[in-house]
Amino acid sequence: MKIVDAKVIITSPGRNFVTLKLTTDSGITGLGDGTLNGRELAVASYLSEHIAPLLIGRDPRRIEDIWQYLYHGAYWRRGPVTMSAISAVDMALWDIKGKSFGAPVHELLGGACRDGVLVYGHANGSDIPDTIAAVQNYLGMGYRAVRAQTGVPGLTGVYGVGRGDLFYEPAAKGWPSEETWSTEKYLNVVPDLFNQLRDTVGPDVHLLHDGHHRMTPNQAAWLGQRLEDARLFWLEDVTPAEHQESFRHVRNHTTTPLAVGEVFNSVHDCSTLISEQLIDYIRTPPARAGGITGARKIAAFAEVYGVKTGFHGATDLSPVAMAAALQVDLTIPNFGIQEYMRHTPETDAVFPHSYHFADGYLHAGTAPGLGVDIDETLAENFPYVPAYLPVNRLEDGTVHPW
Ligand code: KDG
Ligand code: MG
Repeated sequence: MKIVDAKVIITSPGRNFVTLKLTTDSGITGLGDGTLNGRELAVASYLSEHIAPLLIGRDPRRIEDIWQYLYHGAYWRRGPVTMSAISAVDMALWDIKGKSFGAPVHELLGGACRDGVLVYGHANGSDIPDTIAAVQNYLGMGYRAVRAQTGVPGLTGVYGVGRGDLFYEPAAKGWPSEETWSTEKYLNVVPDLFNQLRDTVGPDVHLLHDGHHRMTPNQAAWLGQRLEDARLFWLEDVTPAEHQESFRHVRNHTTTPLAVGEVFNSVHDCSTLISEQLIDYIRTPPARAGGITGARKIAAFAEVYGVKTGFHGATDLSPVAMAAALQVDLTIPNFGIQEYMRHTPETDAVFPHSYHFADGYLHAGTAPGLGVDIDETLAENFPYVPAYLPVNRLEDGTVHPW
């Protein structure tokens, strides 16, 4: 079998997605997601200018070999643009392999270790009562795990709040907007949110929260302690993710479980975090890690140290990425949870897929390959629209992690 075509499709059914479609001489096609929020065209160009010509004529069945060729062949290692591009290729290759055997990819990865993939949804509200109501809404839909983010008195435009109930999308059209941030004001409200939430929803619901890289290690340790009685499933991205050493301090001061890694793109970004057992969950998904192949390398490393996975699954990862994540989630022993932010109906129409939600779990379905397609005609109706994540400044104007 040989790859005869590699096409990059950019479409924006509500938000921008970069999809790689590989076609083989046998007629089998494969899809991969190369979306990198706010840098979509960089990955698209990396794929079409630097990777597509190298794929033509190659045997798509040699997945590990192609992964190594693209990773080492660039000489320039890692980085979100390179690794998102490699991710797209790797997913498309696994899709082709699955289809060529008439089997869903998880069957080729050793078969399912579980019956369904536990997911968490995103609840948010402008204040604590609104947020509690939003969590209850998710529970009404059957979710067993819910992330809660609340507005902060004195701040407008807080991360995770206020752009829709099911389809929250932080990137906005046009050049990046600026938001004002105060970690002190944020810390005034978050402990109250979770103490009230736990009292309202009872002991059995999994509650999660995302700090989005904004605290110092001391602030994070303080918050982790205040949240211990609310028994969170996890507290995510407490400090800037690239500072692996910060987690030693946080870890030593709180028993609240910690998650990090949505901005990582290789096992080297989290080797200290995992080998020193400084975190409980690693979030780096197939869409960032170099596809199914890369994500499985990280998951296997984490398994050795008792760290579980909790792959990023925000709406800026397309249904192709979600389908790839589910194939991995099903097959690794150290699966923890999967983030599941629902896509808009327009996105679901452009990317018809076999996975579906029931009773708090996602089910991958039995379609061969990844079980997701792209309607290229419909995709053409949604041309690329420049859109960016916001930039944060403290109240005195200093730039701060968003
Ligand atoms: O593009 C950035 C988003 O994916 C990110 O802000 C979402 O932090 C996020 C999460 O946990 O889903
Ligand atoms: Mg996050």
